[in-house]
Amino acid sequence: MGKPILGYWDLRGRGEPIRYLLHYKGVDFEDKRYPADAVGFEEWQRDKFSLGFDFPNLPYYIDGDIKLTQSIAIVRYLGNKLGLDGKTDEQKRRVLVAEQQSVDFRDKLRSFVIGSEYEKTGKEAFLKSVQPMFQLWEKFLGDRKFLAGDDVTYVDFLVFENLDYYRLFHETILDDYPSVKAYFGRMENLPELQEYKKSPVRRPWPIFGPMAKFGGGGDPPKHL
Ligand SMILES: N[C@@H](CCC(=O)N[C@@H](CS)C(=O)NCC(=O)O)C(=O)O
Repeated sequence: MGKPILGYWDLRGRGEPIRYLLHYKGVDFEDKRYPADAVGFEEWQRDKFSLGFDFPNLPYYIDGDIKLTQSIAIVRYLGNKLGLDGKTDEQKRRVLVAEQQSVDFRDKLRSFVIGSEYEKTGKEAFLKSVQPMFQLWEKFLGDRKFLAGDDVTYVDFLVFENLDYYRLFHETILDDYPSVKAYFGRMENLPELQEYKKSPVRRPWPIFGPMAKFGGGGDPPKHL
């Protein structure tokens, strides 16, 4: 049987936390990247309905007969398979809540940068509106090392990636939240993630698809 394949656009987006998780666990996988242009779109259209998915989409994960789409389903499946879904009942509960909260957290920024609010409301008002979410993450983390407790779980890769998007959007955003900031540093310094970040396959920018008014292309911020 060949290597598992993770298929996604050649950008971070919904695929990157899955890449982090696979690198963290040292899984030998094919990082299949479709260029986010007309050529990549054509290639994806050819694959979309021929690879045997129930709900064809990107990202996808293929491991032999196992064919999955839906980013959260993939990361949850892998978290479970690779033993990164919490060790105790309490950790498992924290993982599930953080998983869904990470979806809302990501959507908040993504819908702002792709929608008309970007011009209408402006950055300052948006930053104010996300403060309650950051305060809740701060409280949720408390003095824990990782979201579920002492051990890394799959939701750490989702939330770490989201925090990095917010940090890219506004460099000092984490400064008001000491637990979140320390947590971010802890995740950033995981040797397996450092290794992946140095590898030639990693593409740190863009973070969203080309339709995004921030993070969809162009020059990256200097604090990338
Ligand atoms: N809920 C899905 C959303 C997937 C999605 O919107 N994928 C986008 C990229 S982030 C895409 O371009 N899909 C390819 C397609 O629609 O053909 C997930 O979390 O995986």
